Amino acid sequence: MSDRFDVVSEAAIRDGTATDAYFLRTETTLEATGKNPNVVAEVTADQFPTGEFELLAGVKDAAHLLEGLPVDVDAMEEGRLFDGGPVFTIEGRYLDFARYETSLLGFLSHASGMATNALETRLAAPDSTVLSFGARHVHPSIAAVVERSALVAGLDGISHVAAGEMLGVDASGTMPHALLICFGNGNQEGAWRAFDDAVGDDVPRVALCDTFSDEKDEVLRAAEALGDSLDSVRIDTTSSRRGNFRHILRELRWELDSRGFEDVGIFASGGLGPDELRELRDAADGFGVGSHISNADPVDFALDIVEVDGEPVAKRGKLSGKKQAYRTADGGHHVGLARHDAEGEPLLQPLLRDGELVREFAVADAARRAGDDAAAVGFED
Ligand code: PCP
Repeated sequence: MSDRFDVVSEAAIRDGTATDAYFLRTETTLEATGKNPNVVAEVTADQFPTGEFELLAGVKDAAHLLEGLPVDVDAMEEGRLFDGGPVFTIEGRYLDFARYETSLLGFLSHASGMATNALETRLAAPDSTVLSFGARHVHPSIAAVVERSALVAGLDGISHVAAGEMLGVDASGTMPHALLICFGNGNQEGAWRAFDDAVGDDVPRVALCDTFSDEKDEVLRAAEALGDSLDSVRIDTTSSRRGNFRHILRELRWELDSRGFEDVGIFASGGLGPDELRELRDAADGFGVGSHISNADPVDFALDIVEVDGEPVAKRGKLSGKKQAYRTADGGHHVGLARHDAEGEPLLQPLLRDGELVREFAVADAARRAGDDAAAVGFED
């Protein structure tokens, strides 16, 4: 356990002490009485389909959590949409995995909630560049979870450097308002030019143009100052000054075009979500989206035992028996007992066999699946 920051260590997650105390007391009780049944346990949000699909993420971390335990696990792939029924099934002796429930649900719930909101964001502006800007809203220890969830949903890039190093992605982003303020009001040109002189050629020249004066004024000054070097302008107009943001962006496009700066892109950020992207997508070339993704509600997953020693059993409100979920030919989501045949593509596939990982994880593949599945089920943006 770290004593400088409130971060539960990876070692505690792996050894299962990153858990709720009642699981350890359950272990004590079962061990004292010699009970350790063979169970099937399923991770489920809604028992029955509701018509509301959500995007699964966090499976990589969940797999690594249970890797090495004497259990078999089936799971949907990351980047699949689900609507009721299990997304993750564990079979084994209960004592072999009981203590991991807390971390397992946390991995799946948080990442899937953010990925779902990220997919809504992606689909709201399918032809625009959309970057994840929300790492600043969460504890830094989970920045890579935010960024990976955004990428699973098909966003084009991320802003967080350390997360990017973990994920093998170069972090995007050019300048905060702080850079402009360091150069002072009236010397925005100094900041933009210094940036152009200082940073590597691989960094796009995106000038932030809303710090001290009107957006139109700053955009045209940035275009004059950097000339052909300028790739884009970023407009992050603070909410108290925003008025009609769509009008502002269209006005900027007009003024840039009329002065020969047709190639300068317009990038917008600040408090944007799917509704705003739908409204602005033809008025800007790209967007930075933070809180709508990073502050998403976690999916309300629970882990429930549904079979004990081969017999169906479940607590009140939950459906007993090991299940399978299917993508039907018409894009529907069907949940049935695993031992019964059903039409459609079975979505729960082997993840671990006797603790051994039998699947690879590639974010790009997950993003492709998310796009395909969204089209198949008619996921609403
Ligand atoms: C942008 C904006 C939000 C950041 C992005 C996240 O930052 O002001 O705070 O977007 P969100 O609103 O969708 O969560 P900058 O313009 O770089 O902020 P700063 O004023 O710190 O320079």
